[in-house]
Amino acid sequence: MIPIHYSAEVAKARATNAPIVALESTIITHGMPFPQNVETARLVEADVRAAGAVPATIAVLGGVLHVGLEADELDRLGQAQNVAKLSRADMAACIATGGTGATTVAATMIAAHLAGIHVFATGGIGGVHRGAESSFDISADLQELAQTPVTVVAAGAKAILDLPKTFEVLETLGVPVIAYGQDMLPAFWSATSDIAAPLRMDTAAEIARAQQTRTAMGLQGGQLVTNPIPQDAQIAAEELQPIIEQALQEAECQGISAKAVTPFLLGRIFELTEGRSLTANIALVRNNARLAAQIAIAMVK
Ligand code: PSU
Ligand code: MN
Repeated sequence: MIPIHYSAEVAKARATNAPIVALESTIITHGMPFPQNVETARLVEADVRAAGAVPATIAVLGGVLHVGLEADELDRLGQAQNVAKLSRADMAACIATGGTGATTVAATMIAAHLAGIHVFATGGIGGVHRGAESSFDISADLQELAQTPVTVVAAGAKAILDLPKTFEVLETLGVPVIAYGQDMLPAFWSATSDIAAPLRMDTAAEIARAQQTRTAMGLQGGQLVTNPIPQDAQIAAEELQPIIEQALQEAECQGISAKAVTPFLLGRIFELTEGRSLTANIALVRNNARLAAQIAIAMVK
C-alpha cells in the first residue's frame, strides 16, 4: 500500500470507527472560482460535522495522498495555480513524481476505498458529453462507479452533459442509480428532469443497506445516489438550456477538449448566469454532504 496522510480529525475518526464522508478537491480547484471555492469547501466540511460525521477532503499534495486536509492545506490548494486534475489515469503518476493534484470523482472514489471510506459527496458526476458520438468524451467517473465500492451522493450528472446517454451507460455498466425521495432523476441545477429514476429510495438506511448488500454478494462497484437540489435554490432547465448551448458552442469554436471541457463549461455558465449557477452549485453540494453524512452514519450502525 502507498503511504496515506490522514488529517488529525480523520485519523481520530478511523481509530474510533466514526462515520466518515469523503469529499473531492477538483470541485475546489477546477469547479469554482476563488474565494467561493474555499468558502464552499469549508461550509461543506462543517455541514458533514453538523450532521454527525467527519469530513475527509482528498487531494495529492507534493506526491502524498492526503485523506482529510488541515485548514491551511485547503486554503493553499484553493489558491494554487496549475494544479493537476487527477482521474484514475493520472493519480498514480502524480504521486510517483511528487506532484500536486486535485481528485475528480473517479480519483476520490479510489482514494476513499484505499482509506476504507464508503461514502462520498460531490456536486455532480462527470458523464457522457453531448456530441460524444464524435468526440468519444465519456468521463472516467462512470467506469469508476462500476468498479469501486463507494456510494457517491451527487445532484445527478451535470446538466451540461447528455443525460439520457449518461444514464444508459451507467445501466450498461451495472451501476445502481438511485433517486432520493422522488421518482424522477434530478438534473444538477434543476430538481427534476424528464428521465425516470431506475431506483428510488427514501431513507439513508436503505441506501446504506443496498451498498452493503452489493458488497456481501460479491458485486463490484458503488452506487450513484442522485439527490435533488433544494427547491428554493434550483434554476429552471428551460432557463439554463440556451446558456448551456452557448457555452457548448464557444467550447467547440475555441477547440476546448479533454479535461478542459468541464471546467470551461462550468466557468462560462457561471459568467453567463452572473453567478447564479455557482449559488445553486453551492446549495446542492451542501445538500449532498448532509445526505452523505446520514448514509455514513447508517453504515456504521
Ligand atoms: N461536481 C461539481 N463541480 C465539478 C465536479 C463535480 O459540482 O467541477 C468535477 C468532478 O471532479 C468530476 C469532474 O469528476 O467535474 C468531471 O470531469 P470530466 O467531465 O472531465 O470527467
Ligand atoms: Mn472528459
